[in-house]
Amino acid sequence: NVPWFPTRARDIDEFSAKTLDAGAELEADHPGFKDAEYRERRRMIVKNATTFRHGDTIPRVEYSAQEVETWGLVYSKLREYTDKYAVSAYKEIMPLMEEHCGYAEDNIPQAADISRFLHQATGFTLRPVSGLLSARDFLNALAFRVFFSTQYIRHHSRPLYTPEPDICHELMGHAPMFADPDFASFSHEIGLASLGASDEEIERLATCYWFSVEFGLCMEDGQRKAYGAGLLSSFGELEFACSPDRPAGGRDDFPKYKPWEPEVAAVQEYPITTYQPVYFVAESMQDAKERMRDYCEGLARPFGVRYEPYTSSVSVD
Ligand code: H2B
Ligand code: FE
Repeated sequence: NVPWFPTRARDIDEFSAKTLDAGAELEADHPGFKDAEYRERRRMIVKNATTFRHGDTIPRVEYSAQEVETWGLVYSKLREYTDKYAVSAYKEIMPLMEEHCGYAEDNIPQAADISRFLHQATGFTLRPVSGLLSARDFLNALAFRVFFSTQYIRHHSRPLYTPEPDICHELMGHAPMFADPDFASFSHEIGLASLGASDEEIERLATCYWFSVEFGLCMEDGQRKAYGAGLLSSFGELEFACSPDRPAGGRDDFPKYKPWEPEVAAVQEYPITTYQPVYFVAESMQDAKERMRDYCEGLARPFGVRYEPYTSSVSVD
């Protein structure tokens, strides 16, 4: 009774449209809920995702002046903060994203260009998605070095806030890190471990993902730097997590830092609507990757999976 899982990259086509919510339908508390024009725009953009098949080139979106303006506000703010608080890999990759992928304050980069760039760097590609997927489906895609990425942007009325992934989160937070070989392998490990895993194991792997790919910190020259996309795409939480000058106030305002140990992170509770009270700090990206691999090797699964890079498939034994 092993759950079905993809064994070839094109098997991802089977579940890429299985979104948890109605996809384009927004929750009532979303800043864009009452904006009919915004909702229509979202419906147009997510069409790309529902018709996309593995191997296709991701369709380009022609972003409006208003969308570019929202992006620009977020972009300039984040460039400033990530200069201070991002891991060095991120800071080294960002100029390459500007050179090769069109990252700029006055231009929203296209997923197709980023995907091509990442593929050359680490074999990762992006794939458009119309809404939230289950943790299992989302993690399974990582086993094929495929990262599901939205193409729409947050509502212009709240440029520094989004209740869900949007291009500011995906392209500023996630995409650059996938060009880093250690981070790419780290993500790939989680993906491979998720293939055919039990629901309990998916839950633990998703929690590891949360405390690393989303909110992970890493030591560099004695300071905590961010590599998690939830931090890299939120200047407020980035400063909260990484600032050496703690804010005034009670000690309760301070987050707690724990060493990156996947078996501990896997069962740590976390809030999703506030800054994190606990962060996990790796010694290095390579150390984070090795610990993740050790953890995944220890998971009980009645079969082994091996990734075949020439064919983007996994063999099962
Ligand atoms: N779906 C989409 N579309 N984007 C995500 O970032 C995402 C997801 N994250 N599904 C997943 C769930 C994450 O929260 C995990 C692995 O639980
Ligand atoms: Fe994310």
